[in-house]
Amino acid sequence: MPSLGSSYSSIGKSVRLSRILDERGTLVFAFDHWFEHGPSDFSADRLDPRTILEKVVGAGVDAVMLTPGDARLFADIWAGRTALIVKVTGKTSLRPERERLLQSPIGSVEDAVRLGADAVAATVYWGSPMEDVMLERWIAIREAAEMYGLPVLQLAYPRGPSIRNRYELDIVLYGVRAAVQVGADLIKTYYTGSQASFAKVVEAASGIPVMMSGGPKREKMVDFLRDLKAVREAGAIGAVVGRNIFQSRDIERATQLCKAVLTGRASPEDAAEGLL
Ligand code: FBP
Repeated sequence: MPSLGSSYSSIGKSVRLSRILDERGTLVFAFDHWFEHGPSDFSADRLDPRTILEKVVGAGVDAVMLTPGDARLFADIWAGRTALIVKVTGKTSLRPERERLLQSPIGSVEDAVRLGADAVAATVYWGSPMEDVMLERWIAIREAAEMYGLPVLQLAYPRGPSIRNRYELDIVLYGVRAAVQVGADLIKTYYTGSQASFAKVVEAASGIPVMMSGGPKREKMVDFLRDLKAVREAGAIGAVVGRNIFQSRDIERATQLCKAVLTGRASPEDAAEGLL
């Protein structure tokens, strides 16, 4: 029987993924923090998202992950300069604590297509009492994205009343394996604290590219850069970084350092010299 080759959708996904992923080490800038955390993440001298995004894109990232509204507002900054991932779920920190274990729709796959996105992103809190609702939404997002050949990045975050330590290897492994099982094309998850343990996380993803989630700003930049080196050596494709870039004293330099370490062009120690 003659082979019909790959489907239109799988070709579209791999073309779009290749616009995001740099096999030498991928750096994605996450910038949904105004929505997720509000002003607490921003010092008074850097409340303006446009200025921050200008600096990061100018310094060179492989993609930016934005909410739909920001993607529209700041298209003059990212379009034609870097890939776009539109995050279509979110939660504000204004909600009552318990309800922060649910991400709500903040846009659609069609919005992402209209905006010219290369991928969509959605969070699943594995272990949340609202896991069922999040999974229904995830499946709807994944199915719609499949129609357009759009890859879906899952922020696979173990989080819920029965999870004592969300960075524990078995917990992260579980979330990553679950993300693979529900069809994620790209996975962003917590760093488990060592290269050896993160290698197991990458292995659990069975070939689906894994990216480290940046996390809260580290006191010393060199420590964050060491984590980036470790996750690359563990086999991760790269990292999705927010606060460790935009809360740095020198945003452009922090962006360049992250990229240099991820691609092996600089050691964490050399890269961090003179910074922070
Ligand atoms: P950071 O690198 O700043 O951790 O950004 C990654 C990210 O997943 C963002 O996309 C998101 O806004 C935030 O972390 C989620 O933070 P929290 O863990 O507090 O929900």
